[in-house]
Amino acid sequence: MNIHTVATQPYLDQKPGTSGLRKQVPTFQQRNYLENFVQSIFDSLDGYEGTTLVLGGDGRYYNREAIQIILKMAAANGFGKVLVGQGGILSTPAASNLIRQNQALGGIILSASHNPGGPEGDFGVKYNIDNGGPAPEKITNAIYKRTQTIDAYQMLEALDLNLDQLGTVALGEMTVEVVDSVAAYADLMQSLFDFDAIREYIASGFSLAVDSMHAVTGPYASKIFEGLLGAPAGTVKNGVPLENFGGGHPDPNLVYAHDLVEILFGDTPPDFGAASDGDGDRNMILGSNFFVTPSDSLAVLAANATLVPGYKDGIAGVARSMPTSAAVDRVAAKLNINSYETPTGWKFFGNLLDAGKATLCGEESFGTGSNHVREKDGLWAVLFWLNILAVRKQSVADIVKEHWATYGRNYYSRHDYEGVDSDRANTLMGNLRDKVGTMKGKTFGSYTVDYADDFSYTDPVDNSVSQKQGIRIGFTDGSRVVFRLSGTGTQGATLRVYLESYEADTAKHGIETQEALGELIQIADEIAQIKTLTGRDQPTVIT
Ligand code: VG1
Ligand code: CO
Repeated sequence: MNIHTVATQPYLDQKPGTSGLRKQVPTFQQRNYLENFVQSIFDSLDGYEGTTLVLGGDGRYYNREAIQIILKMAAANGFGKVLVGQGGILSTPAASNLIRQNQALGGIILSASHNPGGPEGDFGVKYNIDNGGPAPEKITNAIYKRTQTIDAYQMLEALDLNLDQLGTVALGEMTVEVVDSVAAYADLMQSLFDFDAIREYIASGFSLAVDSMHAVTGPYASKIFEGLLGAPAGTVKNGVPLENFGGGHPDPNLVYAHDLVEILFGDTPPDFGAASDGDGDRNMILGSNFFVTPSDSLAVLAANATLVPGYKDGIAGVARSMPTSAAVDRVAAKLNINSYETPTGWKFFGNLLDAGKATLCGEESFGTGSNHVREKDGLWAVLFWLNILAVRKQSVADIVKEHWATYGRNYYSRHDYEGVDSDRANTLMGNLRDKVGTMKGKTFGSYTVDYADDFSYTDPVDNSVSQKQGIRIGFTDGSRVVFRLSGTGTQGATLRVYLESYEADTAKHGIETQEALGELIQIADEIAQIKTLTGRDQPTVIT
C-alpha cells in the first residue's frame, strides 16, 4: 500500500458555521484546503481505526472529486469501511439514516444546502456523529482548533473508484461499498407512513406537484411519489440532480421556488405542492392558493401526529429553534408535553431526540423532522402532510385555518438582508447587544417590551451552554422581533429579522401577513436602524 504523509499548512478560515464548513468552490479547490479540513475531522475523533463512515453529497459541482479525495484519505487513515451513495448522491436525511442503520462512527456529507452550486457557487462539508446528527459544537470547535495547527495529512495513492457501480470494492485495506442512495430511506418512510392510504387518495383524484429544484431529492421523490405512491409521471418537477442546480437557488421558499408557487397559485392548481432544498433536509408545503409557514407546518404536524402510523401513540415533546414561531408551543401546551427552544441549527436537537425528550422538531427556515433520523427531513415532512390529508380529506387551507381557530394564529415572517457589508452588520448587532439590557418596559407604538436579551441556551441533557444566539425582543402581547446573522452564507453578511405576532381572534385571521406585521416591521427598523446601517430600503428575501 502506498500511503503518503503530505505536508501542509493551516488555512485559518475553516470555522464550521450553522451547518458545517461552507465556502465558495474556488476556496475549496485551493491546494490542500479540503484535505486539511477532512484530516482535521479525523484527528478530532477518537478510535476511528477500523470503523465505518458514511459518505455522500447533494450532487453539486465538486461532489465527485471531493468524494474520491475523502475515500483515499479514509483508507490512508485506517477506517474499516466507507458506505458511499451511488454516484456520490446521498440526501442529508438519507445519510443520517445510513449512519444509524449501519452503526457507523459517523458520516461526511458534502453539501452547501440551499446555497447555489457550480464552479462559482458554493461547496460544503458537514460531519455527522454516530447518532446520525450534525456534530455538536464541542466537536466542531475541536475540528476548527485542529485546522489552525495542522501540518500533515494522510493520503493513499490509488486510482479513482467507479462511484456509479453498486457493490463492494477494496481501497487499500479499506472496504468501499457503493449503496443505492434511495432504497434504505424509502423503506424507512414506508415504516412511518400509511402508503396504502396515500396511494388510494392519489388514485381517487387528489393531485400534487413536487419540485426537487434539480437538487438531491430528484431520485428520492421520483421513487416515492411516482413509483411507490403511483402519482402520475411529471408529478416530480426538476427531478434530475444537476451540478449547478440548473442555475437555480435550491431554497424552498416563495421567492426561489417561484415555478412551483406559480403552479399552486395558478388557474388550475393541484391540491398540494411541495419543494425541497439542495440536500433534501428542508421543505415548503403549499395547498391550492395557500402557503403554509414552516412554523405553522410544525404545529399542524404536532397536532395531527396521532393520525400517522409512526406517531400513533403520541409524541413525547416538541422542539423548535428560537426564531421559529411559538405556534407549536400552543399545541404542546394543549397536549401537555414539553416544548423546547433551542438555538438555530439542527445540531441542537440531537440531544433532545436521543434523550427521548422531543419527538418532533422544527425550524422557521423550512426544516422539520423527528426522531426517525437526526437531521431535518424534507420528504418526510411532505409524506407526513400527505398522510394527514389522506386521513382528513380536507384541503390544506382548511386544515390550517381550523388549526388557527383552535390555537390562534401566529402571524410570522422572516426578512433577510443578504450580502450586507460585514462590518455594518456587526455594528448593527453590536448596537442591539448594547441596548437589550435597558429595553424592558419601553414602549414602541402600541407595543411594550416584556423582555429583551441575547439568547443563551443551556442544553438540558449535557448542560453545555451556547451564547450569543440572537437578539430577542419580546412584547407584552406575545409578539416578538428577533435579529441574528446567518451562519451559512459565504459572502458578506446576511441579516435575518424574524417577526411574529399572535392573534387569538378568528375574525382577524384573514389579514395579509406583511400587513398584519406592519407595525412590528417598522419597530424592528426603528430599534435596529436597519435601513440606515445596511443601506438597504427593503429586504432581499421575504419568507
Ligand atoms: C440557516 C437556517 C437554519 C438552518 C441552516 C441549515 O442557517 O436559518 O435554520 O438550520 O440554514 O440549513 P443560518 O445560520 O444561515 O440562518 V440547511 O438546509 O442549509 O443545512
Ligand atoms: Co439543507
